[in-house]
Amino acid sequence: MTDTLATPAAQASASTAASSAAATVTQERRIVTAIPGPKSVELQKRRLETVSDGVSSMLPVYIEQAHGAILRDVDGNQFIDLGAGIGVTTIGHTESSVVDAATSQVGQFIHTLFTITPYEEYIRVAELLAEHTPGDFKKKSVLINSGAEAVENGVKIARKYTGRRAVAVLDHAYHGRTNLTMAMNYKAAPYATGYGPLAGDVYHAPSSYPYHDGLNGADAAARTIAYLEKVVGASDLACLVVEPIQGEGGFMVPADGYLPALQEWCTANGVVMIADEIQSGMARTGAYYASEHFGWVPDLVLTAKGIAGGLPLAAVTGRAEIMDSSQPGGLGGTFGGNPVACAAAIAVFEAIENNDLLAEGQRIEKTLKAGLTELQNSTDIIGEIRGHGAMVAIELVQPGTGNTTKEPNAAAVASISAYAAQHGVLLLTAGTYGNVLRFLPSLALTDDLIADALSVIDDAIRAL
Ligand code: PLZ
Repeated sequence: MTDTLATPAAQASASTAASSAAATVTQERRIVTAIPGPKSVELQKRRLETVSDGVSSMLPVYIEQAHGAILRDVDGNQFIDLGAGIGVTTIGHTESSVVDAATSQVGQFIHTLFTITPYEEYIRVAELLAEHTPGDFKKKSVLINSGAEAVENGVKIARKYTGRRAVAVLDHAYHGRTNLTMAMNYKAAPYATGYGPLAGDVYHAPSSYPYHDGLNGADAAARTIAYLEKVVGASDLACLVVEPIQGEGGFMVPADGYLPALQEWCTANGVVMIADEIQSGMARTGAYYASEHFGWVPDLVLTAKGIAGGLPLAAVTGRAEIMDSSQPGGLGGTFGGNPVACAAAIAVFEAIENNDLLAEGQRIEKTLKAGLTELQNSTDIIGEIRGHGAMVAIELVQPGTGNTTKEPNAAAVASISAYAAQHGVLLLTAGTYGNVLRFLPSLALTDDLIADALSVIDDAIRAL
């Protein structure tokens, strides 16, 4: 058995390594071995013996340290991280204020369970969420552990408040991997295949996807509403759950006016409208919440991923009268609002303010879109560039079909991301048809690193 971390010396060296990531991980791309390197190959062999085949990894390079926008693997290779753990380390890997806050909280107490004996850090996070989520009304929160758990709780709360059963989502949505959320996803494979029976009373309404449907916001909303009225009936509908910018679906930005029109219909019909801001929230898009770009003020907002700098924490925040409709004891969970995660979250909110990180998101959007537009002009496979802040994607189409049939080009996406990985750029894919490359970096990504990453992607397109 390999148990190297059991010896005190090894433990000491592990903790030195952790504390020195900021010092050792330079903000540059560097490839020094084949990818994956020999130590990663060894770890991959061990992993295949003990980790379920149901858990896959996009790129089997094993990470030893990370700082800012760079991941460093066990073989000493450094990758420009354009994924941030799918939008989690938004303020940067091992950001010093988060490291300090979490470390200091670990030395105070690590767990009590807020529903047994509470603590201030949970309250502070709820105050910060009330302050920074959209809407000027009294808001309350519940803290939980993961995005899917936030979706589950949002639906629970909406059902309790309305006394209604049905849940509606949009085409191309992604909401999680639990039993209820599997039924809320657009794509069955790989998320739900073979895992049924799925939860009932979940309805998939048409969305707004301007590049493909060509509809303005009013017409797209009318189509969504007509579906809800016909297929579900407003009087049975508890909630409509919507990602303001769809994440796994491919960063679809809805047409102007679409989201406020849906909110207006929901309000008029007693339906709770829930923003799934799990991927798009917490300073990801140059605003605290992506809903703000569309003038949408949701009833409930779901936050997860970026809120605690990489520690597991999630929240449902919204109108106090909806949040308070649950009976005492109806909401909770052992680890929900863990004090270490809460301390980290408070540091994240402070870093967003103190380091003007909303402006960093806007900077990244400007630099990325300018570079991607140049790429688009030099090739005929980039159909659309879309997104806000550090949440930008390109949809790849068959050569020359960008203005006509817009046929998906998943093969190009797969080749470009594989080429990029070999050259030290970690690039996530997405899209219902697998034909979207997404840029979801941390806000620590400099303009120089963006230029470097784009030059690799340029080479990758030429190598197709
Ligand atoms: N809602 C909008 O993006 C998580 C999925 C990773 P959890 N997206 C990344 C994977 O393959 O499991 C996500 C999201 C939106 C909900 C979720 C679910 O969040 O924290 O993964 O449960």
